[in-house]
Amino acid sequence: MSKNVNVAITGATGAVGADMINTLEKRCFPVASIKLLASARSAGKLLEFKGEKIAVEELTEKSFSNIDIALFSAGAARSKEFAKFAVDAGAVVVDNSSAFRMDDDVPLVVPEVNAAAALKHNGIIANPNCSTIIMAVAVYPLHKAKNLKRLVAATYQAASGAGAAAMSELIEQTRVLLDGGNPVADKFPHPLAFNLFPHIDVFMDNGYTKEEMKMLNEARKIMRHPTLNVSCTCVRVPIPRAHSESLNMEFENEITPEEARELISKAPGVVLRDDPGKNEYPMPVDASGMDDVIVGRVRRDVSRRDNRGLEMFVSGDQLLKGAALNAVQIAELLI
Ligand code: NAP
Ligand code: 3JN
Repeated sequence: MSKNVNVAITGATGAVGADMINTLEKRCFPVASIKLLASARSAGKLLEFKGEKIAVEELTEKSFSNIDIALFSAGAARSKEFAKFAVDAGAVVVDNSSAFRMDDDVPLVVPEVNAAAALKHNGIIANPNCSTIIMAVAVYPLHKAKNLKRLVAATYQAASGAGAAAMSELIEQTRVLLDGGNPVADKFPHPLAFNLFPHIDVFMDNGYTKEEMKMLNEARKIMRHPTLNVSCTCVRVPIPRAHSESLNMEFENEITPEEARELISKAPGVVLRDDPGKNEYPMPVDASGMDDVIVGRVRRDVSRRDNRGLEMFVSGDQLLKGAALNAVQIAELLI
């Protein structure tokens, strides 16, 4: 691929799309031209890239002529319908949705874990689910050294994980509650302000949600670990931005908290913040706007008799590392 790249962003007006535009600019991605695509509702809306106002265009089958890299973030239905037109036009698609993640011929990439997989694509590379990415960058350095066998996780997922309108809904519900009114839920199954619920995406026949099953299936594929056991409960919390996760891990080999901290402090994409005596641990307010995932509260699992279990807590910006930044990092691997 040439050095200066014609880029299209599908879903440019969304929460992830906005961060894709910012991330391309911030990382000085070699953009020759940029095309911003969204629904017909947004056609003509002006967005800014490098100080220049660019009009949003309606996504159509013909949107991708002359495009080298198409970043897709307009939901799985749009990816299923339109990615093929981008590929046929000669673009490489980096897709943020679940549409192709588990397809055998589509690499599922977190650059800190499996960058090489990105180069074996057939036109489409998938970006994993945001909770999975945040978990994978934190856990992979430990897995590489000590062989992870089982992971039990609980997530604390921000409102913006469900899109820009969902984040606005949380703010509005909070205002209504503080004014003594009754908040109304639209984007979520229940009001989220001053509340939380263990329900993200749809429920499956086994009682887990689809979001929880993504953590299992995608983690196995990214870490090339088909026997990894993962059980997860995904919870929506009244936080605007940045997902957090409580992770309980069982390893094949013994591991001490000191070894884990050492491995994490040397690993890419993660930063250790683990000084409970000074009230220092991962928090979503700190992770918001950060590229790295924050890891802390690393400790031995006291429920076990051996030294093969660890607990830790992570916070990561799901719109950046969980979506836009990871997608742009994948695009960087292509040029
Ligand atoms: P969002 O804020 O709701 O934005 C959705 C985007 O999709 C908007 O640009 C919207 O355009 C566009 N869109 C919707 N229907 C369309 C259509 N028929 N044709 C063309 N464009 C259409 O959602 P988001 O948070 O950015 O997330 C987008 C996708 O990214 C999700 O569906 C998910 O697959 C993935 N993702 C999200 C996150 C996250 O933390 N939010 C993390 C990982 C992955 P209009 O403004 O014109 O409606
Ligand atoms: O809700 C969250 O915190 C993350 C949401 C991710 C999401 C939302 C709608 C559709 C996804 C995803 O990335 O898995 C999808 C999807 O593509 O299936």
